[in-house]
Amino acid sequence: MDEKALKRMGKYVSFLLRHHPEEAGVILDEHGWTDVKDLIEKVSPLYPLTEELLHTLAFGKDKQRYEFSEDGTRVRAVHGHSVEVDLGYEEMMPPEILYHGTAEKSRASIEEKGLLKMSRQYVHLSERIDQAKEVGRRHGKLVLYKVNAKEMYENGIKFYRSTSGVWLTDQVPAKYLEEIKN
Ligand code: HQG
Repeated sequence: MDEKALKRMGKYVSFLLRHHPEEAGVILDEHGWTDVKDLIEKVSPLYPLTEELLHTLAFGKDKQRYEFSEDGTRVRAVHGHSVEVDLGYEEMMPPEILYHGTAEKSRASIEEKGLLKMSRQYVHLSERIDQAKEVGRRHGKLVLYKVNAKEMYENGIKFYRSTSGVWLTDQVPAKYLEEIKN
C-alpha cells in the first residue's frame, strides 16, 4: 500500500478511535480501548485494514499514535481524543520547557485567552521543537510557542504524558507562553 493511501486510512482509523467511533459502529470502552478484529471488520467496507497495517499506523514514522493491550487483542489511540475517555495517565512533572505549534490565524486569540483544548480533551504539547513545528504547519502559517511548563507545574497545573510522549494539560494561560520567532 502506498504512503498516501496508508495516510488516508490512518486518518479514518484515528477519526474512529478519537472522535466518532459510532460512525462505523465501533465501541470504545471507558478507557478508549476497542477490539482489534472488530475494528478491522468495521473499517473494511472502506479500507483494506489488516493487523499488520494497524501496527504500521500505530508506530508511525513521526510518532506513536495507537497502543495495543498486552495480549494484542485491543487497541486505542494514545492522544488526540475529543470523545470523553479516561486514558488513565498519571500526573507527571513535565520538562522545564514544552512547545506548541499553531497557525498565524490563531495567534491573537491565543495571546488573549491562552491555549484552550478546543474540540479535544486536552491541550497537546510537544517535547521537541521540530514536532511542534509540524503540528503547527498543519493549520497554516506557522507560529511557534515556548511553554513554561515548569512554572505552570509549580503553580499547581497538572500535566500528563501520553504513551506517545505528547504532553497533555487542561489549558495554558497566556502568561506561560512565549513566541519563538523563526
Ligand atoms: C488552536 C496531532 C484560537 C491550537 C498533533 C491548534 C497533536 C486556539 C488548534 C494533536 C486557541 C486546535 C493535537 C485559542 C488553541 N484560540 N485557537 N485560544 N487555543 N488553539 O488539531 O495541538 O498527528 O485540536 O493552537 O501532533 O494542533 O494526529 O490540536 O492549532 O499532538 O497523532 O486550536 O494532534 O496528533 O487544533 O494537535 P487541534 P493540535 P496526530
